[in-house]
Amino acid sequence: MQHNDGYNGIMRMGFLTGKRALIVGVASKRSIAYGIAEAMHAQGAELAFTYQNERLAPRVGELAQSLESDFLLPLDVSDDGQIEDVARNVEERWGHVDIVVHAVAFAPRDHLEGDYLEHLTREGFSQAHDISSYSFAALGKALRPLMRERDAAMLTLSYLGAQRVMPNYNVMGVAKASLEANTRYLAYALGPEGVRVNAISAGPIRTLAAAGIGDFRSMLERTERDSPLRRNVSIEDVGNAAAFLCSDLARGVTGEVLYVDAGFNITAFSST
Ligand code: NAD
Ligand code: 0WE
Repeated sequence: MQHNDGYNGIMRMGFLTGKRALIVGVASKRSIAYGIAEAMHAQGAELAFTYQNERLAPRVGELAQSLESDFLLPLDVSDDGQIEDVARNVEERWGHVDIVVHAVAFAPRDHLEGDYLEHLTREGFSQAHDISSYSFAALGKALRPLMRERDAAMLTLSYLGAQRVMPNYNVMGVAKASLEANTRYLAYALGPEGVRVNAISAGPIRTLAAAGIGDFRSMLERTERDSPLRRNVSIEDVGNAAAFLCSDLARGVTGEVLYVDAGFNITAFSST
C-alpha cells in the first residue's frame, strides 16, 4: 500500500512511513542528529526538532525546513520546565510520538583535556551526567504517556569512551557509561509498554561537539588506519543504522548498544 508523502506529488513508501519522530540535538548540518533526521525522513518519517537556545533557532529552523518540517520547539535539557513544555506541545500537535532521538552531550571544556582528576570538579561531574545521561531518562519519563502501546522507540548516542579509557574523554566517558546503563534500565521500564530503547556508539565524526578537541585529526587518521573497514564513519552511516533501530524492522531489539564505528571497537593491536 502506498500513500502520497506530499513531496512533489511523488508516491513514496519507506520503512518509517506513518512514524512521527522527535529529534533532540541538531545544532548544524554536520550534527549526528541531522544525519539521523535525514535518514528517517528518507524512510518516510514525519519530524519535529528541538533547539537548545535562541541562537540556534534560525539554523535549526532552516534544517527542519529542508526535511519538510515546521515543528520546532525550544529545549534546554537541563530545564525540567522545558522538558514538560516539549511533552505538552507534542501532545497538542501530534497526540503521540513514535520515535525520540537524544543526541546531546556536554561537559565543561576543561574537563575534556589532560589528566582526569586534575580538572575534575563536583560541579563538572554533575553537569556532565545531568545533560548527557539524566536527560535521556527525563525525556523517557515526560514522553512516556505519548509513546505507550504504539511500538515506539527511543535512541541515544554513545561513544567507546564509555567502555574503555580514552585519553582526554575523561568525565564524558563516565557519563556515557551512565548513559549506556540508562539505556538498559529505560528498556526494562518501558518494554512492557512496547517501547524499545537503544543506543548507537558512533566512531569519531567531525561535528561542533568535536571542534577544538585536541588531536581529533589523529583520532580520525587512526580509525581509518586500524578499523576493519579502514575508514571513518559518516552521519549518513549513523543515520541509516538509527532509522533501522527505530523502525519495526528492529522490533526484537531493545537495551542494545550498537557500534557504528567501522568495527574499530573489536580491535586491539593493528598490524600496521
Ligand atoms: P553536535 O554539537 O552537533 O550536537 C550536540 C548537541 O547537543 C547540540 O545540538 C547541542 O545543542 C546539544 N546540547 C548540548 N547541551 C544541551 C542542553 N543543555 N540542552 C539541549 N541540547 C544541548 O555534536 P554531535 O557530535 O552530533 O553530538 C551528538 C551526540 O553524539 C552526543 O551525545 C555525542 O556525545 C555523540 N557522539 C559524538 C561523536 C563524535 O565524534 N562527534 C561520536 C560518538 C558519539
Ligand atoms: O561526546 C563527544 C563530545 C561531547 C562534548 C563536546 C564538547 C565540546 C565543547 C561534550 N562537552 C563539550 N563541551 C564543550 O565545551 N564525542 C564523542 C566527541 C569527542 O570528544 C572528545 C573525543 C571525542 C571522540 C574529547 C576528547 C577525546 C575524544
